Amino acid sequence: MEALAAVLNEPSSAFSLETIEVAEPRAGEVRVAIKAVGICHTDLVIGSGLLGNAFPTVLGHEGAGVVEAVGEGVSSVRPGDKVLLSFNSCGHCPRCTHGDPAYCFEFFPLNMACTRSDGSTRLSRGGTPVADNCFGQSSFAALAVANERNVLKLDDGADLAMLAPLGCGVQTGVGAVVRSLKARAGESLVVIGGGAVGLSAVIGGTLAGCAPIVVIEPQAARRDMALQVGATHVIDPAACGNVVEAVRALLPAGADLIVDTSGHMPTVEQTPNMIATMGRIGLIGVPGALDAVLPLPMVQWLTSGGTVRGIVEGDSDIAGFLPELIAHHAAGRLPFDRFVTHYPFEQINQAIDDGHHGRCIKPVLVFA
Ligand code: CXF
Ligand code: ZN
Repeated sequence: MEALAAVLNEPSSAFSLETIEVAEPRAGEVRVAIKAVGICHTDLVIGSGLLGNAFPTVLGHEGAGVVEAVGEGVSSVRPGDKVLLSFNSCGHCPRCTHGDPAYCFEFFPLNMACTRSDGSTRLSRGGTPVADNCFGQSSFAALAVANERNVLKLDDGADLAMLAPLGCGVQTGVGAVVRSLKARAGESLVVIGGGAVGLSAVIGGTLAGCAPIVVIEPQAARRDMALQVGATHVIDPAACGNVVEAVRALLPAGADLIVDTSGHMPTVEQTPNMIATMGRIGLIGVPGALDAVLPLPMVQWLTSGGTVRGIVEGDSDIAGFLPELIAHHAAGRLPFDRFVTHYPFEQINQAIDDGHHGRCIKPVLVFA
């Protein structure tokens, strides 16, 4: 099969709209006609080559579409089903069998290694392999080959263009608060970064009954959005002078929960000074340098009883958590649609540029 794809030929270059070949699904695989795909910051991180991935490549990991064909043994979806795509996992390691697929022992090869385990790719261009397998989907293309484990069957009436970002950004932010940090009603929450993941963490805070909910974000439009989706206070780190003092002015004992979505190390390094005793810090944002270090003041930290947790995909298990989020959205409790902007698929470069310049928060590409 042939499909239009946004190919990234070199690290951090513009995406190039090209026709690629898409292989038939093998055992356990599912070919999906992509109808919408969100752009996540991680696409740009992988697109920079920082993780050592190969080029040319097709990225994209918040796909939503309609099943076209299934490989041998696939039983949970069939052609014609609407599906949401999320991250991949092996299904048989101790983390997967315990219900923690975001910490699958094979997470990196199954989501970022750019080939199948036997070295073959699902995508090619003029017969030459194209690195694929971005989160087990590579959905910046009209056709994607995903896996039964990372597709979720949706109702026939599902709005694919709206639900697409649930597969990574939204589940990551909401899940970080409600699943990873297990927020309790009345706990205070500080969210660093007001992008799609940070705003989703704010919504997670509202679902859990957190109060106050404080967002640290330099862009005014994002601070405004944070207040619209449930933040009680916002801090402009460029204007407040000292972020720790600004947090302590609102929360003299420190925050019960802090979620970092920025990966901005000068701020992340200050989190141990913003936290209350027994506070929990959740780390989501990937720093610009992969060898970045978060120093912990040992005596202060051990006597405070604090926890620092790394978080992948909000501890989602896909089949259990995503339906919960869809139900919250349908009931109006998950208003992430307020920060979604739709673009035609062909405008992928414009959408990324708009994101960089603060003209949109969560771009979602829609196929004609
Ligand atoms: C990623 C960030 C890097 C580690 C795996 C999960 N988040 C998704 O965009
Ligand atoms: Zn993502």
